[in-house]
Amino acid sequence: MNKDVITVTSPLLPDLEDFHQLLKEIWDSKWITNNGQFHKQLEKELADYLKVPYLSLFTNGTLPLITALQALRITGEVITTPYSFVATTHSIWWNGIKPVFVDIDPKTCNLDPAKIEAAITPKTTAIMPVHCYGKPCDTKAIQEIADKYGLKVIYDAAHAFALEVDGESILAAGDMSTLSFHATKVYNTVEGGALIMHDEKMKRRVDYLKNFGFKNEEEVVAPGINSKMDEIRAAYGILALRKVDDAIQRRRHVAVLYRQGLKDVPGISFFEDMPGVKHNYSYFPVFVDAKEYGMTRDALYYRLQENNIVGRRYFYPLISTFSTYCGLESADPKNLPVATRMADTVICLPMHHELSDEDVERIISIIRK
Ligand code: T4K
Repeated sequence: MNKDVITVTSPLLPDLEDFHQLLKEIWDSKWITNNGQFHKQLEKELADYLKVPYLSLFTNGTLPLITALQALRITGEVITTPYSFVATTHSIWWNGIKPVFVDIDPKTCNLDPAKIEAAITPKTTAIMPVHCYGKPCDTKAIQEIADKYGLKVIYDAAHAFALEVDGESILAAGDMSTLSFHATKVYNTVEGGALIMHDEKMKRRVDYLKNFGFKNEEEVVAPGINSKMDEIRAAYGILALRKVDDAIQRRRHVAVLYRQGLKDVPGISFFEDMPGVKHNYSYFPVFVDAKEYGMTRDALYYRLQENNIVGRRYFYPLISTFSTYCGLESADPKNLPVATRMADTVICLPMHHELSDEDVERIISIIRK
């Protein structure tokens, strides 16, 4: 990768020497996957760090979504957001369930609770919201609707690592939550993810489901898949966890610099921190009002690239526009005006722990020009 290019993110890497030490232990033990010692250790350390009672590690952040739907035996229709990474809706589709798109709230880019009830049909069995960019959903309002109609709630919390609201982990909300530990996330295990549940029985069921449904050598209790994390990535994850607090602190500093530098730029808007929320600063989206700014979002996106700054237009295009989903009634852009507008105007600026103050100043100065 060209060192002069500033990328949208950069992985939080463990110290190489420490990693080498753990690799040596793995080599010596010859136990390289299937619920080994580092897998067990990382599950425990993550559960403690994230303040959740039960957590199951996965090979990525997509398989826990697919598995959560199976573990809760979800069928029929699931209400979800079109403003996310495509894996959210794919997980529903992979289970033979119909996704139903509902518009988002412009204040957060999350599913708008006020629009959920109108999308519920007799076939609806669950809601799958996303804490987009690490901004918490209105979990109280969503739970009230779920309780009223007897629906399950599975949060795609891929962006919500370490996110807390009023001192409580956001992962406590709903029936289950999923995390992604992809290289591009605040915390990574190269590829990886987790499913968070609230009781031991469900943890056991999920652990079966991610291991072919094996209960023991002779019994297969469910049509499970193979999505176990191996020892090498678990060891990497143990070391990366030690560095994540500092990385989030640095990201916070970058967010402060962006907000200071961009606050008076006409046509550029961004989110502020939310009261009572411990943010993780996983993304820094800005929204471009072409008329006020004097340039379209895409023009700014390419101008940044000409200057070696590679932002990303997460989440453009909307999931509902992709060929698999665009024929669904709920995918009609008229049903999704806010999501369409946000997707057409967003750029996620570079946001990671390695950005220097000078990097951020350079990005700001190009946007201000
Ligand atoms: N739900 C939500 C809401 C999600 O956002 C995601 C994933 C999922 C579910 C599914 O979780 P996983 O199954 O992926 O664990 C990335 C990620 O691949 C994806 O994990 C993520 N969301 C999505 C939002 O973004 P790309 O296509 O943007 O990645 P890429 O390869 O273009 O990388 C972006 C930049 O990151 C590069 O320009 C430089 C930097 N980078 C990337 C990699 C892979 C590095 O510096 N090193 C690296 O190894 O998708």
